[in-house]
Amino acid sequence: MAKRIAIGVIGCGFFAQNHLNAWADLKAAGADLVAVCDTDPVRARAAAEKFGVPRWYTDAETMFAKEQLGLVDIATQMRGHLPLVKLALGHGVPTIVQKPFGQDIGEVREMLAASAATNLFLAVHENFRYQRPLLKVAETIASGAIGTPNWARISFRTGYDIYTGQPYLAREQRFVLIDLGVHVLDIARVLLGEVEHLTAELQRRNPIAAGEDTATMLLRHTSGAVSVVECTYSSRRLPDSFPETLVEVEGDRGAIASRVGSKVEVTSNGVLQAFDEDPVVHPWAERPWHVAQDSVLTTCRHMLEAVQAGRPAATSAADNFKTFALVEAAYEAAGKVRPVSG
Ligand code: NAD
Ligand code: 89V
Repeated sequence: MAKRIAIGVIGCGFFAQNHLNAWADLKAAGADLVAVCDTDPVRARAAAEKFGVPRWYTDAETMFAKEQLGLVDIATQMRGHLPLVKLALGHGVPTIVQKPFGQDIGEVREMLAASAATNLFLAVHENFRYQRPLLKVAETIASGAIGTPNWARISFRTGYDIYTGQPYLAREQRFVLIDLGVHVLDIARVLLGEVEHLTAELQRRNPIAAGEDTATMLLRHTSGAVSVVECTYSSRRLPDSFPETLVEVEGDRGAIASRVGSKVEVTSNGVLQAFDEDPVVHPWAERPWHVAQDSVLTTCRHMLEAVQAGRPAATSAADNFKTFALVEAAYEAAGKVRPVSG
């Protein structure tokens, strides 16, 4: 019998619908959605009614005071992450927070310290590493099939209109690196390990964006491997691979690549094999988001199992701190280059 975990969700906006669907799907696995909270009462009530959640709140403090939560899932925008994480940990509640972990490394350090001081579970809902093609890539590398990885390209290039669903992104002064770079840099760590140094070039190619909408980074990993990590919301390429992250990894005995449409091609010792790693299209999914939505359910399942077992999540606060540090390093490195002397 799975250990029951009473779950509260804070933030019932655009992306939280996927968290709410995932927790509802995980009821048999022990997830009990008992409360939702949004400062917008219309959104809070709508979420409670749609997902059959018994109680809804417009104030997180009141929810923590009235509920006996075993886990809280914070799905607000990043400016709410630090105060809500500190509030949750202060109430002794194990906590998940959406990416980006915080607005800057200082906020991330504060949340990491709060988790250490309370010895409570704190994890970041970083779901790109749980997309099925990327799980296959990571598993294949771990099997040794391509030998020791020594080069990679990790690419998220789209022209998909993300501004309709997430209008605030166009207003962020620090935009693509903290919103999307945090995902692809996490993949770089998963596939090639920690990073020794990096450089970055940033571009603002779409005039509607206040911040950079394109980032191209060059990483040297502590293993000696080199990776090109790139992301843009301003691609005009077709087919548009949104929301897939396309990777190519080369090793000393082969290579592996993920292609548009969740295909994975593995070359091992001179033999090429192709795999279809299609995500599950859940009844509540909506193309093309279905790729991300499947990874949300996989992420939530991993978080639930970690809390039930009393162990840290793979994307724990301490782990995601290392990814977030790469985001800050990229902002710091951008433009710090030696001009070509003619
Ligand atoms: P949103 O603005 O649509 O929803 C956030 C909700 O939080 C709003 O309804 C707002 O009223 C509520 N809120 C804000 N502060 C609150 C507080 N103190 N207490 C209670 N409710 C509060 O935002 P969104 O687009 O859903 O993004 C939410 C987070 O999800 C962001 O951090 C974003 O980066 C992340 N996101 C992740 C993915 C992914 O995992 N692949 C995709 C999209 C967005
Ligand atoms: O994942 C995110 O945070 C979204 C994206 C459009 C990349 O899915 O912004």
